Amino acid sequence: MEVRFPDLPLYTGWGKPLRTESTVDGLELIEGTVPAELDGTWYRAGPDRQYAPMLGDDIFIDGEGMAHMIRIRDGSVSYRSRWVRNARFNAQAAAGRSLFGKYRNRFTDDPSVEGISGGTANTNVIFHNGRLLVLKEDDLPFEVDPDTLDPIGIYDFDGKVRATSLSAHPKWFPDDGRLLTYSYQAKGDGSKDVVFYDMDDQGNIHDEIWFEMPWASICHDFAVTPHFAIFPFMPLVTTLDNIKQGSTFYEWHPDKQVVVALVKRGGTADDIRWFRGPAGSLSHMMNAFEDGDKVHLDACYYDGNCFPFFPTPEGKHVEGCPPILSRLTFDLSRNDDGFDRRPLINTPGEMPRADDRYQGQACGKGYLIVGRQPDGSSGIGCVDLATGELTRWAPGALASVHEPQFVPRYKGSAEGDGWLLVIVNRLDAGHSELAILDAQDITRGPVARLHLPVRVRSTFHGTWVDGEKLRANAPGEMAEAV
Ligand code: V55
Ligand code: FE
Repeated sequence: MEVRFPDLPLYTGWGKPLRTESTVDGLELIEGTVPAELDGTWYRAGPDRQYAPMLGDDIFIDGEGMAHMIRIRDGSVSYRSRWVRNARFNAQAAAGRSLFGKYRNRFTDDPSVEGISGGTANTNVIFHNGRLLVLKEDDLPFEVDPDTLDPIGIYDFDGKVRATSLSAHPKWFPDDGRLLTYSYQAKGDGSKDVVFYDMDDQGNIHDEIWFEMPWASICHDFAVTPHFAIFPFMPLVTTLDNIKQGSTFYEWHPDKQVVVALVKRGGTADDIRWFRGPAGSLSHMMNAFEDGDKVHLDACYYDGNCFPFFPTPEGKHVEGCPPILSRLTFDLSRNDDGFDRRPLINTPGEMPRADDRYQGQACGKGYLIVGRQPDGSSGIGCVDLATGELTRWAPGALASVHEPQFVPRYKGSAEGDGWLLVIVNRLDAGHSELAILDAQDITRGPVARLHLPVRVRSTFHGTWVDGEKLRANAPGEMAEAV
């Protein structure tokens, strides 16, 4: 069967489907020195394209999942990437072509895949209870081998998770084994159900709180603090009747608001505090923290539709708008349902991260991608969250960066004392690099730069897993291992 990708920007240049699995031992050092104390594996997930889209075109976030791992120990670095061989991948591999239609719209799929999940496993990777899980928000996690990335299978937490999918943005705590996660549209496409789970690494569920969002929204990311789980809902709506008619999975409803639920951990649906603001979008969260009666959420806020490729129900495409890292403040002592919002920086930026050990607590610094140019170039920003000062590092002309990953310098190092790992794309040269920056001063440029002999086409999110923890890899034994 002929394989030919469309002559559209999404499938050409840097975006040209790579479709290659790589194994590279001993990445070549371009400059600097790999810090001797770095010991662990950085796992990431991103979209590639197994075959040309069934309907002629598709949206970027619908590419089949490629899992990536960069393992660092004793100054040497290896790279491996593998397709995530889940049900969708295997069905299409057998057919030699794409069988799934529009993003998440199963009514547009080839009849031969009825009942087979269209999950692409392309968004994030976490390590929980000795298992490496690749995530996509419309499906359950897909477990792969942490050393080879070979497929193991769908993981439903031994049947304990009853939701039909789990978010790709759980909060994962490096030191206590706790996993806080959720599902939205948790009883199937177009359902208003949300469930929040708090589980430990022994497989026990501490919280399972079901509630309804105001409509069948997207809820791509959430945030947690010691007492709350914070869920943003927005005017991107799934309407079952419309997707049955072949509509996009979400439609933009500018008449609707941003609605934020503060779910009390250990509480019930009746304890939820609801807050509302004008139509806009919240995508990725940097962090959240409590301060007396106030809960602060630092997140990328869009003054309109964050996904302009999802039109209104009338088919009207609204214009895109820049993501601005903003602080949303929810005052629990106020008796109205409004919230405050102010920009933390004025430069647009996305893919925000912080020191994962400080999730839910006030922290000094955050990191994100900034300065995206029309030619695709971008760099890394470090935000001083107290002053709003933005420091930057960019890899130069015709080079772009993936989401940064903070790694502590050593166990117990102070917040922000560590490294930033960054995959750099050399857009003109057709390959990538790994840059290692000192997180305390990114303006000095990488302490080490290593050559990746392939294009790491795109990755969305990932996780650093400490080497000692990985080597003690046995499900159910994590508590003893750490
Ligand atoms: C997002 C990303 C997705 C997705 C839905 O960034 C929302 C938001 C990577 O895939 O399926
Ligand atoms: Fe995301």
